[in-house]
Amino acid sequence: MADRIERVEVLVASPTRNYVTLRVTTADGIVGLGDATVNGRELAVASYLRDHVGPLLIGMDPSRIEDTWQYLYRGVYWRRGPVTMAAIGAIDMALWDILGKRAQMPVYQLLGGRVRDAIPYYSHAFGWDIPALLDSVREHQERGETYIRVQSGVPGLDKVYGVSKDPNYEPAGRGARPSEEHFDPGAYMRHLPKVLTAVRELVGPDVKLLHDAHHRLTPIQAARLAKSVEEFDLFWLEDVTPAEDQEAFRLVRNASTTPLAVGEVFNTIWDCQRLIEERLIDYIRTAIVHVGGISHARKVFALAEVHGVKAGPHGPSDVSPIALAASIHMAAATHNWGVQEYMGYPAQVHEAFPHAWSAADGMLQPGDAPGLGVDLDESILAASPYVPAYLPTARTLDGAVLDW
Ligand code: CS2
Ligand code: MG
Repeated sequence: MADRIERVEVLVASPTRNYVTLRVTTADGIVGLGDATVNGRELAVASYLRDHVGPLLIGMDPSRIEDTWQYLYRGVYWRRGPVTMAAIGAIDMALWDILGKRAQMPVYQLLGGRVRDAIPYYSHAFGWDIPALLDSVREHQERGETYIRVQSGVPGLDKVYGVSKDPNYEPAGRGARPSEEHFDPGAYMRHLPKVLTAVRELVGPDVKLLHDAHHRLTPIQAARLAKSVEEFDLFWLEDVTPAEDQEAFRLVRNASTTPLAVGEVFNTIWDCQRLIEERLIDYIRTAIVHVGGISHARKVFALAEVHGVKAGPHGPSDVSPIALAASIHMAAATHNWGVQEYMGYPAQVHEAFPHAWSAADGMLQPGDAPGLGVDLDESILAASPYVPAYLPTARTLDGAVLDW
């Protein structure tokens, strides 16, 4: 007889930062885990799962993964959006985890098996000024990393997102309200070529350099930036203008040959359909959790494959080690994978979510544990209750709100 879902639990905890974790237990005693974290909107996803979707799962056959996805997406009037899709994503991940544990196989085997021996990741180097950034780049190189994202401070600004003095920085600040910072696109655009000149001089031609503009520029500014950094041969320029204006990317595309990456804020294939089909980008960054789980991410990456676009999923500290595991398993089994972001986690996060995946010498491995290979240390989670925390809000120098 088919197994059935018996218990659905949502755990919200803050081991250094907030994570929403879904735990699905079957009548046969198999436990599947999913990540449902949406940075700064954690409790909304927790309620969506606890109050609306979790109860529907009770009694369902956990092996009907695709049908469950369709039921929760197509069968519901209100669809899409980060809260809905992260909730569906967590359920989907948990069901793949259960299937793997039942089959005694790691998820990457269920997805068709390995297409590569190891998964390259990129890490974050940052420094307030150029010498500090170069020190940070050297440290990453000493760890054997060859794909490095570089971010620096901007003269005249007192804070810049993605740049911190703490080596294990956390994008969201604890507190009841987001902090605010000012951004000057002109100063940033003038400074970036200087930063990249120094970094390229240090690392030589072989290191893959990446840079994230965090959606701060208008389309024409984005086009100009992409053109002005062409000579530094970036591996990619990320989020160069707000992601929902898909047509804006044509302007950037036509202006330069700098490879473009976007999509960590996308939640469905329809958010990036034009970008992919019209080849306006080179890398699609949808995180497995925020795009409705493995089942839907596979479709995004399959559409991308047909159009010469590669996967380069989001992997900051706010994607938990469970969703990162899902990404690593997919990377092992997906041919058109460019690179996986791996920002790393503070020690407490590794302890709260013991995992079979590993990162060393610039490469990730999924490990051979059945399912996704991630566990929970409930005592750590119980000792770390939810704390409100938000990403900062940015304003231009005249005080108007700037895009995220
Ligand atoms: C960044 C993140 O990792 C990235 O590329 O853009 O810091 C991102 O802003 C946060 O994860 C948002 O939650
Ligand atoms: Mg980013």
